[in-house]
Amino acid sequence: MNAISKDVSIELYNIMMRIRLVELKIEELYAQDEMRTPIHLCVGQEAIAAGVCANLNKADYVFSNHRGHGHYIAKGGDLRAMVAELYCKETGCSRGRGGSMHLIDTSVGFMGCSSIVGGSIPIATGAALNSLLCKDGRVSVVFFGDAASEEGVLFESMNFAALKNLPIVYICENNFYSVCSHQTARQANCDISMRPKAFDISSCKVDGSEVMEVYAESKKAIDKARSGKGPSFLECRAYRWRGHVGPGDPQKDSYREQKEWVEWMKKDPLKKFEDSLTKSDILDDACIKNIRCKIDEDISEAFEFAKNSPLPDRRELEKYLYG
Ligand SMILES: Cc1ncc(C[n+]2csc(CCOP(=O)(O)OP(=O)(O)O)c2C)c(N)n1
Ligand SMILES: [Mg+2]
Repeated sequence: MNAISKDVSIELYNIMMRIRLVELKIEELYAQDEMRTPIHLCVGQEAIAAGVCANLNKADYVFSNHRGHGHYIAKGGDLRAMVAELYCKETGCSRGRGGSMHLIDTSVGFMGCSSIVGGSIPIATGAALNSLLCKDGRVSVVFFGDAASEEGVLFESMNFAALKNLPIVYICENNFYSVCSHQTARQANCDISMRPKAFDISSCKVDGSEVMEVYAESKKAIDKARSGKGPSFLECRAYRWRGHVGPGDPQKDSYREQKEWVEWMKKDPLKKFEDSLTKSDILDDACIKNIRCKIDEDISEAFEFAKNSPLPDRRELEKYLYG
């Protein structure tokens, strides 16, 4: 069917399904009001995280933003620690102090998220400079949204990355919205992939609902960075199915046309990939059932762990406060 091996295809499917099912479980249980953190769900954007991270080594770095659950999962972050963080428990990956927008698991190179739009971009660029100077062979990848592409810090970072030939890949997840404001109401020129060219950074537009395309294009960019040929930029277009924050019913969003939403629903990245793998006899119903079953078990276990974990000790309220 294509140049990607059967094993990689199944792994990509597995990761996308894992992200989807985790997000849906968070959404389902959020109403219980035990997760005291805002949540930004990435349902509909799973193929981007899965496709990019499948090309990375464990030691490579990933930096993320406020919509980071999928990136964390795709880089291999510990699921129990992530869910416990949503419940603000001591066993959470930020010891319950950070919540959904402060996921981190440095043991697998997931170096953290930022709730400041564009905030991770210069940090990732600095990490790439460190890799260059230390010759550690790592590649840094930073995920950010279309709104972050409007921040001056992206331009400063890209200039620096190009100047120093840094091993970094900038991944813009263009879901066309910044909260409830459409890209066309904010950007004089909506071709985000054009901007890196001003710094001689190679860039391309990718259909972010097609995991194979994301995988193939990010592979080129990551291989290029690893071989010392400098930074690249991918604009991956996909749709966020849920509201900007919280579980949210997308159909009730007053700022989105029903027609637009319906069109994107037809491009469900997981369903499209599942159909293509079934057609090519890589997956069948039994395999799909097995994959789902295993993920469901992991999710139940993670939520049980989180719910049964202790809250941070009140006496440690001021611990880990800096500044
Ligand atoms: C510097 C800064 N400005 C504004 C905000 C408020 N804010 C939080 S998320 C968000 C929209 C981000 O949109 P985008 O980068 O496209 O990511 P998406 O939410 O679409 O995934 C805004 C404006 C912020 N957190 N930080
Ligand atoms: Mg956006």
